[in-house]
Amino acid sequence: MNPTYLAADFGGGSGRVIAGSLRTEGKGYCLELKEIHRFANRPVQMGDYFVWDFPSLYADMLEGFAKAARQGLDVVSVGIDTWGVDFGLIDSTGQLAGMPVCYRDTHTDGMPEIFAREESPQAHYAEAGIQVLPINTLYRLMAMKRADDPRLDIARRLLFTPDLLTYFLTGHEINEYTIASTSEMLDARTRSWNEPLLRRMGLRPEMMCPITMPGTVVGNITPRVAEATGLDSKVKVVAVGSHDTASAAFASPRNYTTDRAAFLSSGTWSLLGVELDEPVLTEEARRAGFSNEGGVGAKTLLLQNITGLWILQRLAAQWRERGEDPGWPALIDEAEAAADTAVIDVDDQRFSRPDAMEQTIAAYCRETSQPSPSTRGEYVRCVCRSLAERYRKAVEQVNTLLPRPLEALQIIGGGSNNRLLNAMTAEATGLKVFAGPAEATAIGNILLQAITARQINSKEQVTDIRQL
Ligand code: LFR
Repeated sequence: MNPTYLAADFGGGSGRVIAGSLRTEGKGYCLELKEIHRFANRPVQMGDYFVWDFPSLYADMLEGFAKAARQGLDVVSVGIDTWGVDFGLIDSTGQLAGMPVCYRDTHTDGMPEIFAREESPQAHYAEAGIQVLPINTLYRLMAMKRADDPRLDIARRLLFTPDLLTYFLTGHEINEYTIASTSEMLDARTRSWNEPLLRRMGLRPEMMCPITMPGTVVGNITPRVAEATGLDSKVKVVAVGSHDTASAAFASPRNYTTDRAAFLSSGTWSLLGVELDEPVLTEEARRAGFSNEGGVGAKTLLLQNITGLWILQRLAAQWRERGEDPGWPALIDEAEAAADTAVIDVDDQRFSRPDAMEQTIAAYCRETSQPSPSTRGEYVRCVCRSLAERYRKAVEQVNTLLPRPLEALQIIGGGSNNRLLNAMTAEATGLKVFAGPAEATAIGNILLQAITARQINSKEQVTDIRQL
């Protein structure tokens, strides 16, 4: 039977388990993908804190594995990727100490400003190379420290979301490189923990694990997991590019004949950037708001983190609650037929919260003396136009750091299905825009598992992708 790789891919709004296997086709391979299980990811406001429902996420992943086992697939390994920055703490009995807090929780507000008074932003960027965002792990830990959060005292290990899922599958504790790079606490050059920084923050460096590079076999699933899912106990857990952006960028196709191409990983967030061999830790990169995140193959992803489809997702959720959501295809039709109204700053903090989005946009328009959208189509058009404008700015900023300007943009992830946004992005940036694949993250996850299993030597051997 054909070896099958399972990708457990968790996004801010939903998760899925996707099975992938390779079939020889001509001189190369065709990657066949099949969605096995899809589930909602619903963070919950519990008292003062906005937390992930981690046990449900873990249970849904196991349910996906069980479905794969019931289908009789010959599963050889699984790989996990998730959103960035968030983590759980493991205590001395091996239990999760409290719910992992969601990056949209507000307790990190103001932390970057306090940090900047204690540490030189220039010197810190020259080490970490990460765009300062209040969601970053560094600021969550700072907020916990300042609140005297007792969980920090009992924590034996800090495991990022994919590391945490891996831990409960295998019993092994790791910090995978690409997800660790989103913390703002790594040294971008040495790709290891910045221990002096951790100590200055009053954190114990022993809480962190040595960094594991993507493409490493972590271990077998435990007998308990094998029993619960029906998977064979020889199934391996592979550390993939466990940050979803890293897996997506790894799967970004080379549709262009130029090397002057950027990727735009378009989902709840928009990550726009280029893949490089070394980090860019200059003052220009810091001022322009670039992150040097870890990529698969020890690459650096020089990118800007932009509020993405989240704003559209929240609008749709609001319309759904009122029974007025006609679905994405109809919404895009309405937006294409609508008139332009305002342009909003998508990165304004107020748009990052799960509050009523229509009202938030209308208030922003009033404050900036712009006409507010009034129909669904106008709202969607306004957000697409605003995102395209923000991408234009990001492209201009990437260009200031490159020897020669960009020529092409590959839009990957679910957002690549939004044809209005694709067209507006092409118009705003003046770049040649290519769209797809929508499942880039799962593809990148699976390709690295196939390479780790030595079924293929490089991703270039895969010349075709088919959804079953
Ligand atoms: C995208 C992403 C971004 C990260 C954001 C929050 O899904 O992983 O890269 O900044 O989620 O963690």
